[in-house]
Amino acid sequence: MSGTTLWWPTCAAVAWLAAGGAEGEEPIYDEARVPPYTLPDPLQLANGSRVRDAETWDNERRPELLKLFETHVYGRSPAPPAWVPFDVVESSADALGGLATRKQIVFDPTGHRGHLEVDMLLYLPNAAHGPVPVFLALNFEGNACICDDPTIRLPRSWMREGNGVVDHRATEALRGVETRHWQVEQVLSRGYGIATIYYGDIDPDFDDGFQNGIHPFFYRAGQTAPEADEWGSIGAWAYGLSRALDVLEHDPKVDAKRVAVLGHSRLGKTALWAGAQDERFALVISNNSGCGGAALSRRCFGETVGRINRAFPHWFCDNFSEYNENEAALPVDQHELIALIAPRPVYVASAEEDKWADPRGEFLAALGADPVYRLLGTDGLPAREMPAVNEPVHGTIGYHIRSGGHEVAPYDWEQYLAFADRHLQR
Ligand code: GTR
Repeated sequence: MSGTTLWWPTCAAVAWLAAGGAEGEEPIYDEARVPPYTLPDPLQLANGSRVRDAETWDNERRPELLKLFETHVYGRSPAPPAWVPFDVVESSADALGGLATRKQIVFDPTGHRGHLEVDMLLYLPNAAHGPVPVFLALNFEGNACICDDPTIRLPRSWMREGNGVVDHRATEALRGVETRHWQVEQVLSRGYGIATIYYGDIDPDFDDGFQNGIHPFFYRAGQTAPEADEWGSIGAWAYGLSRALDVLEHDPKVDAKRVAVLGHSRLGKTALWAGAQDERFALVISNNSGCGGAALSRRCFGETVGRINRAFPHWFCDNFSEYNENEAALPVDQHELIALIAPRPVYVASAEEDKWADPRGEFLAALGADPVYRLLGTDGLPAREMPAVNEPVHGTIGYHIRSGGHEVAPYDWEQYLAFADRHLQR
């Protein structure tokens, strides 16, 4: 998880210039300038009838909403392969001073050995008796960035430098640079495993017309790019998370029915989309995911659909750009993405200074998912008003806005562990 204060202001500025600044439109950072809007009702079917029971939600409304997000926002992903080939290429029962067992696993998310090599790093707590719940998250800078462990393999694929700049070198200097954002020792001490994959192993994060990464392996004969309703990079990263779960299901020390998927920022958008599609994820965490993640698109606060599509044309499916400066026409809004995770626990976290991601819009989306969570028999989000800074609310939907900026802070981890203790620990 990145969002180090070093590159965040730069990338926000780049996104602003590329997306709206050049057109002379200032982003909205003032509640008084938020346009009036009406949210689509998650419990109303396209044919106008109301969802009144869990059965109608499961069999009719949920599939309908999923299809709308596929067609208009993230694009459809390929069906899962019959088998995900994997090899444990390195392991040690004495990692991190004896705290953990480390496994480094290479798998191929396309289902065909030799197409794409994805490295997964897995730590499991040695103190555990029996299979453990695991946090699974993509990382921005290679598996070696999450903690200080010289044995972790460095990425061999595309590496980011800043936002979207292509650079092929992964260096020793990346080791441990994101320790603050991961809190690996604390997670392990609390009885959880932690698994991570470098997102660039699945699809490099720049607009190359989908010539590298996972997409080309799924092109039909003669196809050279995804169709307008087919997956972009967020869809690809989410697909990679599901394939990682396929692999984790084969580890007897992992309780694959208790895997929490989490992500920060663009990878928070990804975690939500992965959790919405793949009901095996037992818990979903969105950290500062913002536009195209937990934030309502119709508020147009901070980053907007138009700005994000112009700055990052590869993240969503091409159809999504039809809603640039046209959010009211969207057949869905992001509260319905959160609702697709129901009744499984979901956590939405904002940061006070992260206005670009629209903290209030993230809260309102969590609240907008609440009727679905309640229909399905949970306590939903136990708040009607946005809570004060650093006053978390934990129901089956969790929410907090913490002080500080765009990052995964130790405070966020404290909340995620407490939330996971409540929902995943026996
Ligand atoms: C920004 C982008 C955001 C967010 C962020 C990140 O440039 O505008 O939507 O995803 O990047 O991923 O850190």
